[in-house]
Amino acid sequence: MEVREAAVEGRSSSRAEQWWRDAVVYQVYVRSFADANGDGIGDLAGVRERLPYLRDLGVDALWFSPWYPSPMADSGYDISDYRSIDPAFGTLAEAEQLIAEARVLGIRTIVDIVPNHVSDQHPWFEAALAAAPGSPERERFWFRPGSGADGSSPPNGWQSIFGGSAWTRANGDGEWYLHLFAPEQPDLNWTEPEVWAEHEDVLRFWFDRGAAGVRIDSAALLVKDPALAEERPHSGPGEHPFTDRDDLHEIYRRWRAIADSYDEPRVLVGEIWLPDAERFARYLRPDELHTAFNFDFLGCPWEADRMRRSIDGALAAHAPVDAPATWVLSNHDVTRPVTRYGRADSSFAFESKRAGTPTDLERGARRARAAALLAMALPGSMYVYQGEELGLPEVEDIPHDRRQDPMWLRSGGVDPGRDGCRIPIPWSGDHPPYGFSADGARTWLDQPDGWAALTVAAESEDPASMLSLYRAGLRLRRKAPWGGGAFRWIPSGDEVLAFARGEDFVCFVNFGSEPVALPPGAEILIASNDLEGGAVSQDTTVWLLNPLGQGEEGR
Ligand code: TEU
Ligand code: CA
Repeated sequence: MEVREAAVEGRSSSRAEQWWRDAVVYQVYVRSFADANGDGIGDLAGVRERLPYLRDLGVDALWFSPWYPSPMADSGYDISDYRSIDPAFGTLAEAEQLIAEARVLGIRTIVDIVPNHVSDQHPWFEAALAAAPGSPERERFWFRPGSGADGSSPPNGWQSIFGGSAWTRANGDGEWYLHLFAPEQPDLNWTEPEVWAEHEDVLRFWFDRGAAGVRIDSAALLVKDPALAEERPHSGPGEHPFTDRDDLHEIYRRWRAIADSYDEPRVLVGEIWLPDAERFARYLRPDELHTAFNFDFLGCPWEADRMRRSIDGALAAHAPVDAPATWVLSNHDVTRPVTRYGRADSSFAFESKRAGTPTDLERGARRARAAALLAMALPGSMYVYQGEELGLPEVEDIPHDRRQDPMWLRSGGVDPGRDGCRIPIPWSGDHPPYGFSADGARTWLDQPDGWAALTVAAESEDPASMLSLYRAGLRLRRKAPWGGGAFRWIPSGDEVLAFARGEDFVCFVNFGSEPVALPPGAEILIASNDLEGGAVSQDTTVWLLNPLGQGEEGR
């Protein structure tokens, strides 16, 4: 393995250890990636067959959304066994093979760890329900008597992120238990040493099997105020009763020590939704997490000024802790970029997500192409969610009886939920299941008619496709045409973002309706859309080489 790794890397060992600083990480949502046995559900065998596709795409690592045994109340984010694989996906032995095979192709594996909650069918929670109030079994969770004279109201007013009360009354003795997500996802009590020990052991379990890192689900939510104080509208930093509490950092320091104890240090990636950039950066101090998702960028509308501020904010927040920023355009929780950017309000927020919003998909696709090249050119690492590279749109007309997402169910259908970005990938052919499953199989979520032009096979043949753009962009990105050069903005009009990295490389994005001429003598490395008589038209990104060569800077 040692020899292979060196060959794959072609980098010095310390550089190889820091691979995560500029990696392209591809998110695999196994259920919807590729189905090898024809039951309509993606599986590990399907991923193994498609590893060459991922190698050719040019990604450095795969992040697998949870693949563990789960009753699937929240698509696998309700785990009943953290040390195995859901039988619908395959076996632990297959997962180990997959990790090793990917590594031979130069692709590392990141597994998803869900420490905030377990499934209600996890042995710990089953034991807690069977045990009496006050028992050690119940101490692993947040069991509390109800409020009101007969205890028939929840212990406090905390609301579930999926809607409704965050408390459900356990059967029999009347105690309530906390669940920040669905009732099938009881929250763990991180004041219990046993909870710490269990998760540290789970980390080692996957690191020992070759996982290069973990993505930490809901990483800012684990610690709760033991007094269960109500949420206050303007709580100060660290004062929210269940978000971003100061005691979280000690957990991640322990995890970092475990990650660092491996010959090739493992990597910790946090899922941290925090508007406060300074609080966010605390998790990325040198002895805590390596990186965290940049949700500000993901939620940012397609507007020059807002994008500039988002990029500036991210770079400024990361610099003091010497952590690389991450650039994320989509994941399994949010509206597909092609759809989001095709709307009058192109920002993303869970609260404002509504079905039936007018959408111009052509415009959205054009912007998504420009956004992809922008993200690829920024300093740091990048995440690509499966199907983003195909330009798949959000599927919005899923029949109600086929929807799976608790966000839709628990909001009474007000929130359209997240099923629309989780549709199985179209690989080939001109009708469902488009090579995802054996012909004739019905996929777990139906694919739309009309995706024939969006299959991997069709897009591979089309040099103007989103897939061709991602392949070409990622290939160039690997060569780092910017060398080690520093990032700096270049003065440009209000509707243009232009930045240099070093002296030779410039990324140029035109948001405005007026085409913008390029500096003379610049060599175009790649463009997200055709130029118009040498000018960059609206919603287009270009990468330029030597555009500054003419000026006083010389070389
Ligand atoms: O998402 C976490 C999540 O939804 C919250 O962080 C929430 O978005 C935020 O607090 C809103 O303000 C992760 C997974 O990505 C998602 O798929 C799961 O459903 C969820 O955790 C529960 O495990
Ligand atoms: Ca299958």
